[in-house]
Amino acid sequence: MPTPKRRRCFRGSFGSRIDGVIPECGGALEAPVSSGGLLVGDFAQQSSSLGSIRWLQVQSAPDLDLHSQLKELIPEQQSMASNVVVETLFSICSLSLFQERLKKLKSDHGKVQLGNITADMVIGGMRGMTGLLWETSLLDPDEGIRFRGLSIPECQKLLPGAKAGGEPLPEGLLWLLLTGKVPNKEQADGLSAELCNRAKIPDHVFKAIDALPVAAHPMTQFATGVMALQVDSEFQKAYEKGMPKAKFWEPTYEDSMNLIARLPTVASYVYRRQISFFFLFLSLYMLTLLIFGDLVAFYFIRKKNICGLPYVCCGILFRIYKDGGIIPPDNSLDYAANFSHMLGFDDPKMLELMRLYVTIHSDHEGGNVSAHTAHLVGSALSDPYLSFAAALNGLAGPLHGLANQEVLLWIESLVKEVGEDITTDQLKDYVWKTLKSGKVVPGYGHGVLRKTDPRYTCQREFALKHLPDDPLFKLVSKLYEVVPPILTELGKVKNPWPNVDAHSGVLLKYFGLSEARYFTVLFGVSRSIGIGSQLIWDRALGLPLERPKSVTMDWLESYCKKAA
Ligand code: NMX
Ligand code: MLT
Repeated sequence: MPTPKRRRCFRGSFGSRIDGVIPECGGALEAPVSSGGLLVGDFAQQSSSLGSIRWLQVQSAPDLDLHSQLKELIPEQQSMASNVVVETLFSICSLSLFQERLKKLKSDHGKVQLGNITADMVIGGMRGMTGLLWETSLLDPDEGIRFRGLSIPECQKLLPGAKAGGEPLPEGLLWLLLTGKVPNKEQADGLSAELCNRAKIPDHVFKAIDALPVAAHPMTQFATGVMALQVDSEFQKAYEKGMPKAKFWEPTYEDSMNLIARLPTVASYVYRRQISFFFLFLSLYMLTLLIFGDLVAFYFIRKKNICGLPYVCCGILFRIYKDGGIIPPDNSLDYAANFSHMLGFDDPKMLELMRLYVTIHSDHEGGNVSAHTAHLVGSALSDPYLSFAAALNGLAGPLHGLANQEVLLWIESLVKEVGEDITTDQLKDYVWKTLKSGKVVPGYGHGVLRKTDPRYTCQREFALKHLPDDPLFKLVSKLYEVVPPILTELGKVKNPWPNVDAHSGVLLKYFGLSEARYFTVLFGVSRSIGIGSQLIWDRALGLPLERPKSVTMDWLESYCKKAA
């Protein structure tokens, strides 16, 4: 049956319609689209430097909320399927087009080789081995991440912002990852409101976190909070009731959306709790000074007749740490802004930074440690809370998400050692000293990327716009000149360029969020958007249990000898 052709178009960030033009793609294209279904959108076909084809659907049913979009999307694809190639097969089958596409891919091309698995790959952390299906994003070694086909600059241009020309709203990205469509501002705002409504945290979650010492690493506290949230899993309840496999995606959707919605409150509780403790500690110290007037400091204070000083100090600290207490959400704000507000930061520039931060850290295809962990654990039909808590534990490793903490601590120790006014030679010495002590240079290198991470570049652009004279930003810029040649000289580093973590810390510190140990929690909140979206699609596609084959060293040696 011939399919109708329609001119494809983009709906821009602020409701504008950009016909026939796709950034970095050039020239108008035409693509076949289905004529049936409520959500039939126009398709945009993009070419990439990889020569792969990406499809981007443009939102064409603006009145539907995200859940309705998804609910419609799956049956719609069924009807699309019945329009094309294997009509009879699909008409007797009740699965979605995506499931059918997958089935067809498997049956038609299941034996196509995607490359050779070498012994190096087995020993070397499966680097370069294509082994996972991940729909929401794709990473190119040279040009970086694309979310459903859109690069970071394209997302900045096309996704709705809080204000015209502002940074993208993470809600818009969530919509894009889930549906493959660019939402308009109204839809992103509707999603903000939905996430606010879902952000109710049972009291036991805070109690579970409170059971940990305040000095416990913030990632440990955060993962504990996520595990405590699991008690409310809709997936687990539905599974216990015997829900059929075709329905798995629906409670997974509920859990993922609830999880994404609730994380900022849990994460800010972890942050404010530490500050509260610090505040409490200082208040007690001041009180001790007052009671035990024989302490030296207090003796001097009394001599000078300024007994009220400790109270003044308390007042100042009270202001600095905004009373050290928990800040309730402001539901008039968008997701990232509300998160920043609950952390205690309301500067409009910081809100913009949080929107950018949460957007760019959300997803990085499927093979990174956190995403892969969630995918693996989820494949056992563990619910999204269990899967995401596992992911967080991977993110907490210094070679992965903890690198953002390591970068700021490393830079701070450099400044402590040499001062802010540092020469290029001193910087080189410091980098070599780090390497010679057997440590890695945090924030540099990558398992897949082979050029500067575009997430680094967009943070650098943010800094150039908002804090060009900040001394630590200048230091980060200087490191960009000094580190890559040294890592190249080392001879073994495959990618000497900076990754996302090389930049985030100095931006956060500039706006007052200076507790480096907390940084990975921010990364974690953001990563829930990519992981949650993919988990929904994992269940919608009915992906199987992940279970690769492992071998022993004996096995590998004897196999390689025979093969030689
Ligand atoms: N500093 C020092 N040595 C490095 C670095 C670096 N930044 N990057 C790679 N190497 C070393 C690496 O340790 C390995 O050494 P050896 O053979 O002695 O074990 C060698 O170079 C080859 O490694 P690669 O193949 O280039 O990198 P790989 O894919 O194994 O690891 C990282 C990727 C990201 C783990 C690695 O580049 C690294 O440790 N970077 C610093 C930590 C970091 O910034 N992590 C954050 C990554 C992004 N994220 O958010 O997750
Ligand atoms: C990530 O964002 O997950 C990191 O860049 C690590 C990776 O992609 O391997």
